[in-house]
Amino acid sequence: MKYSKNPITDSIYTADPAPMVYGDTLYLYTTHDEDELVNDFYTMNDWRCFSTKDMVNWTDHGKIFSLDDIEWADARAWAPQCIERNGKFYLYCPVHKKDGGMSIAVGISDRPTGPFKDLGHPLVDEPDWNDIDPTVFIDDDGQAYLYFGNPELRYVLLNEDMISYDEKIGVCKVPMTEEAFNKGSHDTGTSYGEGPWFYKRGDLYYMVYAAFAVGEQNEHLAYSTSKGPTGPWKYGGVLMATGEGDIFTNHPGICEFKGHNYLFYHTGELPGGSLFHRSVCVAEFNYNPDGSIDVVEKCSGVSEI
Ligand code: FUB
Repeated sequence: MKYSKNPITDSIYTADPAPMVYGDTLYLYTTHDEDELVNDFYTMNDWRCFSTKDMVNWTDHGKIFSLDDIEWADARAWAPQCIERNGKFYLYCPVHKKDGGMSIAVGISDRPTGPFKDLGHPLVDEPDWNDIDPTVFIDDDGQAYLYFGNPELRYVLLNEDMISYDEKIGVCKVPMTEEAFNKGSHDTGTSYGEGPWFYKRGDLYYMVYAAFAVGEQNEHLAYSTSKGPTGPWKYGGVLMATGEGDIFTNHPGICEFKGHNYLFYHTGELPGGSLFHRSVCVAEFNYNPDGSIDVVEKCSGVSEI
């Protein structure tokens, strides 16, 4: 039995994993932490894609979308997610606008590996800094949801075209309650921090996210569940704990692939690793019969499938 190694690549620093299963292939979209920092802060200019058919052998597709492709953006190529609809691929990406503030861009391509072409304007652009870390899901009835946000979890109902949303309903704010996201130390008083990952398994909707426990500086991963796509959310528990030597952020991406469940996350474990030099890893996990998930341990890799 072959065994993969974590991190998934050691040729560059990668973060913010977003898996997408399409056909017999798992595509993994990531951000890219540049080696050289500007202003001692996240220095991130492009998005990357890797793919595998067996979880051990990965193909590096390189840069598939970048700030150079988005005329109105100038920095912060942050956590993306990709989805397919009607044969087109949509890559939702937070970026910093040239005229200030964060917003969500959309790259469009005929192929999962790009190149992606910018929509030409922000999809979600509110007058605050909450518009980061989009997560997208198309429900069984065809309604697509785009959740996002730090420090608040918000969502829009995407139209069938995937590049606009129901403006009559507008941007909806999820009630940030302790029942939904547990007590924590982020700005809302709950543990919800950022990096939401929205999906459905059976009849249960999951929201997995980076979270701040009371008194903790570094993010752990946690999850909440709901019987409907827009809540109410119920806190489920810690999914991945913080540990010795951890960095400030973590970021979840979950998928089922060929009968196995995977949690992608990031650490600072490559040589030279730091909060601004992260690396994407993967762990396999199982659901309990009631849909709950036990804490997933950071690990050294997964088995070939
Ligand atoms: O990678 C930049 C930002 O850090 C992401 O948008 C957050 O989720 C956190 O990982």
